[in-house]
Amino acid sequence: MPDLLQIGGITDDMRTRLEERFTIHKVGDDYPADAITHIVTNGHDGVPGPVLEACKNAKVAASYGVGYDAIDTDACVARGVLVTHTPDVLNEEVATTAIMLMLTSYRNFLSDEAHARSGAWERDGNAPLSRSADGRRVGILGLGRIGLAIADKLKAFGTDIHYHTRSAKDVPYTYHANLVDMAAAVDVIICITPGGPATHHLVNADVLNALGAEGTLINVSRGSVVDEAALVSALQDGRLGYAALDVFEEEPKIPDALKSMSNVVLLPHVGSATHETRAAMGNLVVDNLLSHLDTGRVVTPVPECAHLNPA
Ligand code: A2R
Repeated sequence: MPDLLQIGGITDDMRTRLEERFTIHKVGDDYPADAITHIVTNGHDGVPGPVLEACKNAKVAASYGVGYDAIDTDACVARGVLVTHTPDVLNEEVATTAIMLMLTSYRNFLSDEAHARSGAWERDGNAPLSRSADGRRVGILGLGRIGLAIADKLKAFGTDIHYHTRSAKDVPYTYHANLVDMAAAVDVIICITPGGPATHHLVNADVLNALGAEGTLINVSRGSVVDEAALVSALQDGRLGYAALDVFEEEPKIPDALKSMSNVVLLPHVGSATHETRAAMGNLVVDNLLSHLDTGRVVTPVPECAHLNPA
C-alpha cells in the first residue's frame, strides 16, 4: 500500500477509509520520507517546509479546510505536489456562524443568558435593552462561496447588503472598490476573504475608524486579515463599538484585553465545527486522496495547483 503522512489530527471516519488504502505515518514519529506519496494535513498546520523537502516523492497534499494560507503553494507547485482543500461543503456552516456572531453581538444574548442563569432576573429585574439586528447595513469583505452564503442568510433580516472584493461581481448588492469607503457606509463588516499576504491586515485602523463608534466588526475568515493590535486599541478608545470574532492572529491565544471587554464576542475558531460539516469536509479530503490513487486526478485542487491536475 502507498505511504501517507499525517500532519495534525484526522477523524476516526477519515482514518477508517484511509487505512483501507494507505499505510499511515504520523509526522512526529519516524517516517520513511522517501516513500511518502500522499500527505494529509489541515489549514492550521499546513505542510512545514522541512517536511515538504524531505518528502521528495510526495504527489498530493490534501488539506482539511477551505483556507490553505498555511501551505506554501508555490513551493508545492515547484515540486509537483498537488494541494487540495475542501471548498463549498462548509459554506452554510461558516455563514451560520457569521450570522450567529452578528445576532449575539446585537442582541446581547451572552449577558442576557448570564442574567437568566445567575438569578439576576429575580433579584435585580429585567436585563438591559439590546440593539436590533434587523434592517442593518452589512458590508461583506470577500464575496466568494461563503460570502454569498452569508448574504443569502442576511436577507432574512432585511439587511442592506454591501461588499468589497478586488473586482465587482454580478450580484444585486452595493459594490465598494475601496474598503474604507465601505466601512463608512455600513453598520457591520463581516470578514470572509482568504488569509495570506494579499489580505494581511486589510482591516486596519483606518477601516476600523471608518466603521465607527456604533460599528461592529465580525471576523470568520483568518486572524491575519485584521490588525488585532489596532482592533484592541479602537475598541479601548471607543472608536469602534463592537467586535465578534471566531479567528485570531496567534491562535489559540486571544489577547487578554479582548477577553475583558463586554462589547466583544469571542469564539475558539468553530466556524465549520459541527459533526455534519466536519464529516463532509473529512469525506472530501479522503475523496481527493483516493481519487488520486484511482485516477491520477484530484477532486478539489486549490486554484494555484489546478494546472497540475490531469485533464
Ligand atoms: O477579490 P476577488 O474579486 O478575487 O474576491 C475574493 C475575495 N478576496 C479579496 N477581497 C478583497 N481584497 C483581497 N485582497 C481579496 N482576496 C480575495 O475573497 C472572493 O470574493 C473572496 C474569496 O472567496 P472564495 O475563494 O470563494 O473563498 P471561500 O470559499 O468563500 O472561503 C473564504 C475563506 C477561506 O479562505 C478561509 O480562510 C475562511 O474563508 O474559512
